Amino acid sequence: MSRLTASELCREDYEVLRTNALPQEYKQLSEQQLDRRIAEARAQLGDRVIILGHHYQRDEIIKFADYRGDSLKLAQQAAKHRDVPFIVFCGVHFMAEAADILTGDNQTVILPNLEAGCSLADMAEIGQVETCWEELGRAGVTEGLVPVTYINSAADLKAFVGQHGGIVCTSSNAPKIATWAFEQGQRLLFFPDQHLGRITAIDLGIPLEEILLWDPTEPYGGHTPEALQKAKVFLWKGHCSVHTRFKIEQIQKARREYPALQVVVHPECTLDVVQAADAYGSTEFIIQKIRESVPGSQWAVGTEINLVNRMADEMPDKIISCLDPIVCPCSTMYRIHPAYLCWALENLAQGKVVNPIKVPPEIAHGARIALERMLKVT
Ligand code: CIZ
Repeated sequence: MSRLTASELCREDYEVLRTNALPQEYKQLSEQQLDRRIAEARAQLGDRVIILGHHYQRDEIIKFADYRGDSLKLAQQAAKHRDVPFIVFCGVHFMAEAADILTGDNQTVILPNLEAGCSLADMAEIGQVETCWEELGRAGVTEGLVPVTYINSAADLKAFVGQHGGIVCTSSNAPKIATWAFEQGQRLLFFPDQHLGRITAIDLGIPLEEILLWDPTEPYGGHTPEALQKAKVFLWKGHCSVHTRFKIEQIQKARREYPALQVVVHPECTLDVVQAADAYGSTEFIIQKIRESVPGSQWAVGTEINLVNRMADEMPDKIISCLDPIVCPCSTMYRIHPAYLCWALENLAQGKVVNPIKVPPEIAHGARIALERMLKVT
């Protein structure tokens, strides 16, 4: 087995495979074969690797994670492990980018399948955000305007906010981050998830009339300069296709059928759903809320199905189900199939780096400012 050290990683001649063309051999392996081979490669790599697993990953992946968590927790773990040359990120692209930005140049972050992206993150592109900023400038509202990007965004958007006095937030820390933003200025531009932005603003006491939805396909986001001047919060027109499937009718039906039921949802759900729930918060919040509830509690949960099913398995003293009877998993998270993890780890054990995520230095610089501001405020 060839061993890669941190200093070897700085050389330009180590072999890199950047492809989604999973070799046929891996596609034919059974679940048991994959399990065994992942465990063997993991053991071979020892302390040269850590595996990070997002809560939305399937169980077959999560069982190999050294750390599991939401994007905030995983970003913190990546930033903490400065002595580990390889970080295998079982999550989606923007999370691996954040890990790369927060780790040293001699560390490599691997995303086993490059197609594991996030459709919400893709709803805001840097050119559109720059146009938005210019148009808001022309409308006279960029003075005191603080840009906040949800962590579900590409690195160049994080760099944009870093360079414009702004910050990154996650669903775990959004209220704290928005409070920080209002200490820096009087207005907030929040992208790309309108729903998290809206409930966060409302919780800070901002009335709905002062919250405007910015449509990037329309000039001036679809508003007159006068309307823009009256607004306090501009929300990007983006959404998560999994969380917006949850509907208020599902809550009403579940409550009719199970009067003792409590409903907890993620803040990427629409405002009516969030306000009709008993509680809302990030995945970490949801897990903690249910864990702390009394035995026998009944919960309907509005978030991704892998996490809901895992909580049901791990907390058998509670009755936990998904709010949406016809749930679909996050299809992009699902792209980290065990075959990809096995492929990435076995290659790494042989000195080949599959699908490293390297954010270009000029983007990483600004994005690091925004991410480190977040870690400091959190
Ligand atoms: O922050 C994250 O990891 C996401 C995308 C959701 C959550 O609440 O954990």
